Amino acid sequence: MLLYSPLQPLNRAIIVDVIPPEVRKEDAMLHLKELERLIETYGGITVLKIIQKRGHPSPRTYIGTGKMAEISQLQKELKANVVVINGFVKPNQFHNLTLAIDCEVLDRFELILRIFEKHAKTEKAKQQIRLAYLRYEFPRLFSKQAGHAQQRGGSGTVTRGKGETLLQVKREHLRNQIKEIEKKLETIQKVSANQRYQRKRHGFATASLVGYTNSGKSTILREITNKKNAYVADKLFATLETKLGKIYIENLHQPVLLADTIGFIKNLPPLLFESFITTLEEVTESELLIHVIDASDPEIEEKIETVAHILHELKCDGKPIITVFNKIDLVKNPKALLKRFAHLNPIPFSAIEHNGFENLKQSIKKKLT
Ligand SMILES: Nc1nc2c(ncn2[C@@H]2O[C@H](COP(=O)(O)OP(=O)(O)OP(=O)(O)O)[C@@H](O)[C@H]2O)c(=O)[nH]1
Ligand SMILES: [Mg+2]
Repeated sequence: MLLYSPLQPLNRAIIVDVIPPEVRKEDAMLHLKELERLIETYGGITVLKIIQKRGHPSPRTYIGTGKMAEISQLQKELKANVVVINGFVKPNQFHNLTLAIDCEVLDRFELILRIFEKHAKTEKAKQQIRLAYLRYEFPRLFSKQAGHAQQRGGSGTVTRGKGETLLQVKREHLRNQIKEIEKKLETIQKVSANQRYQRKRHGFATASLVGYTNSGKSTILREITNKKNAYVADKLFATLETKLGKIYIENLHQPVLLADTIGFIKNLPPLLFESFITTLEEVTESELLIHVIDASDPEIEEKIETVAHILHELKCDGKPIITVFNKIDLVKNPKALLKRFAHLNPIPFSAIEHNGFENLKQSIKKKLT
């Protein structure tokens, strides 16, 4: 079931970022590349990037009012049908923005949520997204509705009263829906926990591929396990559900179950993170982590940090970890890069050119024995 109307594809986007005055515009532009990629993944193009320097976002409208008028004008001129804000917009700010700008306005959360929805294949992933959406919509819907109810009511308290009753009914309905999905997910979680227990009982060692979205995790799983059905794509968040593959390593008495899971991203909305915790359990429960890094990424350092931060939040930073520098085939000076990150002891790797597989297997064996 689609949460959103498919009638309005996000095909011409204006993206907006509010940054602190001390951040350089060129750096901010580089950061916006990721948002551009997210829009592309959703099937749209970016027609304009706007950066506003402010101490902090406006509490009423997120963007300053002058900038908002400028965007409204540009949106018409460029025939843009969506404005995407690279941040988390509060319900009242959303309300004010949508009154001033004559097209759809999304924040980073809603864009990522839509991509997740587009890519979700299993019932579990669909339920997780629905849960994130309902939790997100809960305060938002009421802010919008409350605003409309008051506008309609004007000075007449009768309409406002009716609006409030309707709100209470809706609130109750949403709360029930959230509870229902939480229950369904709990059942799914129990089944997964039992499966993990059975695997351990049958003597499998467990390892998980973790890393930033698009770093090549699914490609590695596909190539190392010959799992031809692993979904690989040059998209962000191509994988939303855990896939497992079995590998046998010479002189290692246990077969290793390797899990491919959802990619990480900077500023992962906490609600999405919470909703996907059952998927991430594969990571938290595994004995070994394989951190897959796109070695050709110009923002490599920041992405490594983001992954480390998320692993810390998942309380996984104490686990043994192997660092894989994937896509080394795209790096001009691999030696210099490996030297720069020598403290991580990375394995130079190319899933596409089949380089580094034996090193990785030996490293897994070492960590598991
Ligand atoms: N040049 C090069 N491209 C690669 C390599 N490994 C993966 N890719 C490409 O990188 C893109 C992303 O690969 P995926 O395996 O889907 O990445 P992922 O980490 O699973 O991504 P998410 O599921 O979105 O988190 C695809 O276009 C792959 O073909 C590599 O070693 N070299
Ligand atoms: Mg993947």
